[in-house]
Amino acid sequence: MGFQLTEEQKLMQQMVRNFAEEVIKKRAAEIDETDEFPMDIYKQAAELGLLAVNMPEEFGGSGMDSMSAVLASIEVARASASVANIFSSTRHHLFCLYNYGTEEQKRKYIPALAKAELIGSFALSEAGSGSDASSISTTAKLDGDEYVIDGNKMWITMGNVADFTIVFAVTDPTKGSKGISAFIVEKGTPGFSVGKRERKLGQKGNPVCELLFENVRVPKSNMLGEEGQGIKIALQSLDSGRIEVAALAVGLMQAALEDSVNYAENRKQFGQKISNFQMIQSMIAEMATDLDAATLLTYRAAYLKDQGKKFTREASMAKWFATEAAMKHTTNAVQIHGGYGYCMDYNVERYFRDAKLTQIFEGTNQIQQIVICREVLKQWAK
Ligand code: COS
Repeated sequence: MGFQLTEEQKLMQQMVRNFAEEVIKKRAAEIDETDEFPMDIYKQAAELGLLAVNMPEEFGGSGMDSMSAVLASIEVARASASVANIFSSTRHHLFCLYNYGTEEQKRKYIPALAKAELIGSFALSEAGSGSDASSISTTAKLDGDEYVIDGNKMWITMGNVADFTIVFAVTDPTKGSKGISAFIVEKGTPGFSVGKRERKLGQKGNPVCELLFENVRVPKSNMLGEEGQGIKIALQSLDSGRIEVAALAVGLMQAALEDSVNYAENRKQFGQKISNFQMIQSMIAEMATDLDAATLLTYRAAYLKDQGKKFTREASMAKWFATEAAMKHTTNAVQIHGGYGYCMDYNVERYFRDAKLTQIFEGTNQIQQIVICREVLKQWAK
């Protein structure tokens, strides 16, 4: 068993670290302030091969593994969790297309997503269907050679900047979760529109909005995967997305730790630097230990995925542990910074706001515990 990254992974990590330090970190506060999608950074990331890190080269990807995608996410999240989230959302769309797309769909969308010529979105959640993913009410009815899609989707990341969406809809209401299918719907298709953009606590610059479908007609060939395969596509790609959320949390924690150490070493109270105080030391020690534990859980999930092994349980463990730890330690980072930490001149209040979403999206942490327990029971039940 080795704990070393390969030379290729180390090079990728260094390259992303440079990009994150030189470009993203300098813009992070501005993106947070303006809440504008950073299109220029997105395009630069595409040029560096950061969007399709783990896609094969024949589809315009960098031909690397999921561990490399995790390393990239951690480095970007260290500078801006919202930008990291934008990049990993694209990898989520790539995952769906690569694993379930027809050859034609793959050739059309994957290279264009890799180059940022197209942007995608993933439309599963609805006002009445969040954790209970199988309970969606958007429908897709077959009419001749076309499906007619009706319904509204909510909290769709990048929905307003996307050129197409992967939408999940009920094709057979008698079959429950087996009656859900996925479709690709392009911007400009009559009846397909963008609704309200949400105003969020954090993760600014990463837009989230409603998508509306009213009598949207798409040819049968726009189905992604087979009829009835929708929930499997959604849940399998969410497994993969959860590893990336864990990586976001790890990056946030790294930033929180670095800033806290720097502040504690420089801030003086009672005639000495506050890093001399044991209550500060306790927070830093716990931060560093949880950071390592979260990193290892995240690496393990990515490793299993790269080995072609089942990683549902491990992805949920990494997501749950890393995001709880990120929330706790970004909160403590604000605490260590005291009054300064609560103000926007320091970055820690942004980490704290950005961390909250990681406990909620790609499946709440309560859902992760359900998934973990189900997998454990499957493994150990006699
Ligand atoms: N990968 C592939 N398929 C999976 C899967 C996974 N990780 N988990 C479940 N499935 C399959 C099941 O095998 C089942 O298919 P079969 O009936 O053919 O066996 C089908 O999907 C439905 O699974 P299940 O019956 O377990 O679904 P439930 O309705 O009980 O829900 C949970 C399971 C709660 C785990 C699921 O709904 C979930 O993850 N919810 C969170 C959704 C989410 O993350 N939303 C965020 C959206 S993006 S911000």
